[in-house]
Amino acid sequence: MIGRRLVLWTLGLALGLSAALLLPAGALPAQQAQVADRFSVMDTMIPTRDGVRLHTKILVPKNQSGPLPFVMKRTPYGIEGWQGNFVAYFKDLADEGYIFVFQDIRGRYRSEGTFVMQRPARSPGDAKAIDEGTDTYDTIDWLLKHVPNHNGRVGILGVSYDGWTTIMGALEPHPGLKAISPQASPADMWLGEDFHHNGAFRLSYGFEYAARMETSKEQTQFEFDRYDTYDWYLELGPLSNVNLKYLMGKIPTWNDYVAHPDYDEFWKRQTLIPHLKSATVPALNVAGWWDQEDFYGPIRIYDELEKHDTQGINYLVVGPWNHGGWSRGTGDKLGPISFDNPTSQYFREQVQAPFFAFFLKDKGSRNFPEALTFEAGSNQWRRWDAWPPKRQTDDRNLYFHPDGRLSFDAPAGGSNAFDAYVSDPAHPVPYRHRPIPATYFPGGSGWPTWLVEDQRFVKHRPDVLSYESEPLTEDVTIAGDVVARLFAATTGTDADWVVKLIDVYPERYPENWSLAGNALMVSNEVFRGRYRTGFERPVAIPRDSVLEYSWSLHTQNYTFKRGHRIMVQVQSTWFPIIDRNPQTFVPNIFEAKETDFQRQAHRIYRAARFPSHVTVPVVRP
Ligand code: PG9
Repeated sequence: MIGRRLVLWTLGLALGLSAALLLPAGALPAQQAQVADRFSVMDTMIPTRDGVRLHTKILVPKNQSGPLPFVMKRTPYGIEGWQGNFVAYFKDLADEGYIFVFQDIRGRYRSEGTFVMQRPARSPGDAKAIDEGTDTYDTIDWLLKHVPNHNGRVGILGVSYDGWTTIMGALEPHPGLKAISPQASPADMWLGEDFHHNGAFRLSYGFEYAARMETSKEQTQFEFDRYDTYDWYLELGPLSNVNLKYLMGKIPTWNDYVAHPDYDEFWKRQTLIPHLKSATVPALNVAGWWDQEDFYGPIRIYDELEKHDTQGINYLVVGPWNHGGWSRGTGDKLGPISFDNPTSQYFREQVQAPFFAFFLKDKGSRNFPEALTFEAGSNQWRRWDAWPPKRQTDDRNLYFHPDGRLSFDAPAGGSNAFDAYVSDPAHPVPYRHRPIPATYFPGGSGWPTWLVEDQRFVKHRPDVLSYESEPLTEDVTIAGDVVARLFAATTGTDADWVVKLIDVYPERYPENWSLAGNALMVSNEVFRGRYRTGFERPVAIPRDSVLEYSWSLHTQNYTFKRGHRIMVQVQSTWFPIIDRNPQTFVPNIFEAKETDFQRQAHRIYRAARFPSHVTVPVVRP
């Protein structure tokens, strides 16, 4: 029974998924009470064009003296804990003065209607259809007609799902919508976000999130029978057991994963990219270099809007943050890594607040850089007039060599130069240090900082290849797109390839001995081999054939400091964030049988003819 296995997830009720788990206990109630005192709160149901009413809270500052713009957030995570937003995220906005609007989206919490996970944008011309865009439009229309003393302008912002509702609201914008900040918004759930990466299924996230969102109108956490979910997922066996043993076909999003393993019309309808055909609303796109959930989306949305940005109103900010890290705390650290700057506070005070003040209140100047990035390693903010800044960088290849060496020199070895490992689905490489608690385990699970965990923990596994450079004689700064290019063969007929670009700190590191020799992941991504000829149709890998696989490890701005080494790791399992590839080709991995999962030997070539490497955009001195 699903009901017995799931318990109501009350923490999330208060603040929404990301923010709730990271606030210091005890800090909240007093600050929240102070915030609550500053507003008169109206609780109302706003009607939309098809009669569905959306539960909304409108907060009018008690000290309002003249007309103010609106700032709105639309969320599936519940709005009762709206006060939490003002502890940090909206603090500077509140000091500036806006009428704030929080809304439960369709089908969630106290809103009417049916929730559809990332409801696709309606087809242009289908005037009767509804989507998050029309709900946003109708809400703005209602606000402008019913709330007194406003200046006619509306801004929207939010992180992740709330970032996605933000950008959806700008597809067919209401004329009153004058500024948006989509932050960590997913853009394509099959290519690069929470549910899949290049078609490889994000098992732990995809399973837990779907169960949490679709068991009831509120958030409900799947109750595992143990703390270390690595074992739970391994004992689960083939993915078909999820419905057989636990979800019983009752979770629509899980059923969609099973019915649509490939990049078919279902996923293409869900992606918003083709709908970004103009850039008419000023947009502040925000992403975090170590976002454990949605990094592909914000960059992709920025890129797409940029193609249409004739007015210069599309901006990008990327900082050293995890998912939503800019919305809380000071941002001077992430896990064990220090940035010597209060990056999140800077963003909220010096970027987010001035952006909305300019476009909603005509205050300040429009001196926003096209792209503002925080360069970790050298720990400084950098302003760029284009992203990626191709005119300032040279693409250079980091090649694999014998004895685990890595260098900018191409390999000279004969065609038989390779390194091999056996990848066994029965013993997958953990994606982070065990134990691996449930993704949103109340009280902390390590999930928000897993991307900055020390990668030495897998270095000596026989199924992980590590290639390391000599200590750098000078700083190497990269800015732009990192790409992996593997020449690989397998004894099986399917395989996953995971490549990680890593900064290895010096063994002598008196600045902070606890980081001596630390291996910090800078870029990473998985590629599911069956999709090497196209994402729409998987094809088996011919056994024992050297094939080329090339895929993006995403964009980065980072300085590998003098004295550090650069490392690249290659592996074929990353569990349970990525489901196990059976390594025997089957048409649909969600329907694979236990016997399809087979250990196989993989070869990674480092020959003159097959020069596996990672391309990095090196900033010219
Ligand atoms: N990463 C979460 C999510 C967004 C959209 C769809 C599914 C999951 C979130 O933090 O909201």
